[in-house]
Amino acid sequence: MPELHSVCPLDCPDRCSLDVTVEAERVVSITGSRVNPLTDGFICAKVRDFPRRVYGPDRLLHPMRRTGPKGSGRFEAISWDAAIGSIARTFEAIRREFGGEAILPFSYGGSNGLLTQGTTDERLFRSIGASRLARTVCAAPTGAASDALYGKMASVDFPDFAQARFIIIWGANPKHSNIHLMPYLKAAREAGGRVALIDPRRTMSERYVDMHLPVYPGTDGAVALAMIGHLDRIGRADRGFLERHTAGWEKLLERARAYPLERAAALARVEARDIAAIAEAYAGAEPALIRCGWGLERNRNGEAAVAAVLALPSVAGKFGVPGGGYALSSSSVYQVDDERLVGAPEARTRIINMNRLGRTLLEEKAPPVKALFVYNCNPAVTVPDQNRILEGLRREDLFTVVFDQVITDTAAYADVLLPATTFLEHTELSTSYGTYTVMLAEPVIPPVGEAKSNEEVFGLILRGMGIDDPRPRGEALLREALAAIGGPLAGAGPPTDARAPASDGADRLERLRRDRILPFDFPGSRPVQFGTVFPRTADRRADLWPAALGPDPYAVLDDPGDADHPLALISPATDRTISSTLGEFNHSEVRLEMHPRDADARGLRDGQVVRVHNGLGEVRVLLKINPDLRPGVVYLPKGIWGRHTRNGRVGTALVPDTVSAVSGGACFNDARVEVGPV
Ligand SMILES: Nc1nc2c(c(=O)[nH]1)N[C@H]1C(S)=C(S)[C@@H](COP(=O)(O)OP(=O)(O)OC[C@H]3O[C@@H](n4cnc5c(=O)[nH]c(N)nc54)[C@H](O)[C@@H]3O)O[C@H]1N2
Ligand SMILES: Nc1nc2c(c(=O)[nH]1)N[C@H]1C(S)=C(S)[C@@H](COP(=O)(O)OP(=O)(O)OC[C@H]3O[C@@H](n4cnc5c(=O)[nH]c(N)nc54)[C@H](O)[C@@H]3O)O[C@H]1N2
Ligand code: SF4
Ligand SMILES: [Mo]
Repeated sequence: MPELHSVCPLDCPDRCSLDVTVEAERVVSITGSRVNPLTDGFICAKVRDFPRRVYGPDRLLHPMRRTGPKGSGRFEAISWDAAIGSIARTFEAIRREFGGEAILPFSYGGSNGLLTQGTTDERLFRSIGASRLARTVCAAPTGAASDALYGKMASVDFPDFAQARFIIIWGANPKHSNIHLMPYLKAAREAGGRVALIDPRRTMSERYVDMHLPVYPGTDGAVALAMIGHLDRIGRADRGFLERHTAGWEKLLERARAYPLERAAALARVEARDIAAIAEAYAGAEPALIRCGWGLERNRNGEAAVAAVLALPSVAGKFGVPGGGYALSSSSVYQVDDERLVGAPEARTRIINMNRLGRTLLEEKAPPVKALFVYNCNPAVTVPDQNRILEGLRREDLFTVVFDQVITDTAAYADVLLPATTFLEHTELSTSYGTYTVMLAEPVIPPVGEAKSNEEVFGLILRGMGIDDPRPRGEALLREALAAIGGPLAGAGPPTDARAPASDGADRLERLRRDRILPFDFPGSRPVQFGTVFPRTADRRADLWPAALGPDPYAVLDDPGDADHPLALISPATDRTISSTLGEFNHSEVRLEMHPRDADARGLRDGQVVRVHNGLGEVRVLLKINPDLRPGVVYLPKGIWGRHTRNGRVGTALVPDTVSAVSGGACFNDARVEVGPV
């Protein structure tokens, strides 16, 4: 049986290379390969099970048209011609009556590559003058803060964790969301390194973690400032590094003085001495590294919290050695020249923040949204304020197209459903947001049913609307996408900060088809922060008081809770789904997790059905008592579907559509709730 090469494009930092076994044009098994050395032959259970999505009962096989009320999920199959015709005609009519901005494209994390998103789709929506989407549901605050402080500097790569002697895992859960980091964490500990976890939950046992600071959600900014202030007071601030490589550090130190250990400890509901102990262990170890995750960004304070955490390695002088510095996202290093793929921006239409989808559908008047085109996304369960979104999706005068691989909770509200191919059936050029690889996945099986790729479908709609689009397609688009990568890919000339692709793509494509992976050269295959890579700013300095983050870049905002809703609800990633992807066969019912003390205070028992509620909605679920969660915090998994709870609502029904101060990021962990019996 042939073993074919593929690449996992799911929204995960690991970007695994895969071996796919195919028999009679059917996928039989998927395993990890060694093309990407980080994959090292193993992958998660989710993607090993991916054939259950490809051939499962929820797979969309044909274009369909709604036959029942919105949300009922009743559809009948139609032809591609009929589907494209109805979309083209409806878009045309809406454009004539309300203008192009009445059409809203809605997309996010379905496939992480350069072909399925931001190419032909972008051409279509620009051509018709649609509203533009601020794609802020994830990574907006972390991106804003890291760009502001360190100007798109490359992040520490996973293998260098093995060299660190002290590692802080801050608001990240690699055991579920970044499993290929785990071997390097283990190696660091086996070599005598220590690991601290800063997270409201104890997500890793003593086998992996030496110290745990169970901060209350949204208080990381105060904790990091307190650490900075403490290091300064005990003479562990590296003034040599700060003077040579940073600007604005005096103001930062002054700001940090406003957060003595006791003040931060009271806000974060932890012990002052535990904050001090982590700061001192960090300062005393060499190399020392911070893995900053995405858990701490998901609140109104997001940018300030991430900025304060990322300032720590500058203050403590931890840069300049392999295994020292910080790891966050690697995506800015690819320096993809989008204009090369879609042309220069044309009309500047309005921008809609995706985190306010519900309110936009219900309240926006100038013009109202009359057509919604959802692809690479499942907003009915993944975007804040689920009840407003569902109410908006029920609008009889809204024309909704959902283009997906399976019948998601969002798809149930579609007027027209379009079947999408999976990564096993189409071509994708994958980059990574965790590490440094470019890989190509070409189809290993033909499309299942009548499914089509994003590129094909947006091309069909362009044609259906009579729009002549001269941009490259197919193999030419693939070459163009490769050429658009401006980062330090090996064999593409000397590493350069200029956005000047040193290639027409053909040479890279040839090399990629031969080697299956394009390596980087920083120089060296992995970056050393302030050694081989620097902030991509004119003076190559870090800006520790960046104007881009507003007048007070480290502002600590008050907790959004009140006496009626005293519990913080968090809903981070789990090992069962990637966001909501694969939730269709994760049929097990979910549970709300709660600390025993909070359960006792409410007279609640393990296994009973509870109501989790606030002013936005309620979720009815089974209760699980879990002492690994800190008191005052309850937990529901991210990415669950309506079918996984008792009342068809998920965590996002309790999440406000307020957005973070600087970048408009989602505030999932600002949900404040009360829990009671049903
Ligand atoms: N298996 C799997 N892997 C995934 C995903 C998935 O759904 N499943 N999703 C992918 C995506 S889209 C992303 S963005 C990444 C996210 O990956 P992570 O960076 O791991 O982010 P989260 O899962 O949101 O949360 C991480 C941790 O932050 C904690 N946390 C919550 N609030 C706070 C806070 O205020 N402060 C601190 N210090 N900690 C807090 C949570 O308890 C959680 O353990 O993972 C990717 N990988
Ligand atoms: N409660 C709570 N919710 C959260 C979060 C949280 O912390 N708490 N975090 C959020 C985060 S980090 C993120 S990134 C978002 C992600 O939210 P979404 O972007 O909604 O991600 P998914 O749920 O994975 O949905 C992606 C959809 O794209 C489809 N798809 C995949 N490939 C293709 C393709 O090639 N073509 C087409 N047309 N469709 C495709 C998949 O089948 C899937 O249904 O969710 C957020 N939701
Ligand atoms: S989801 Fe992540 S760990 Fe699983 S196969 Fe894909 S890249 Fe690898
Ligand atoms: Mo995400």
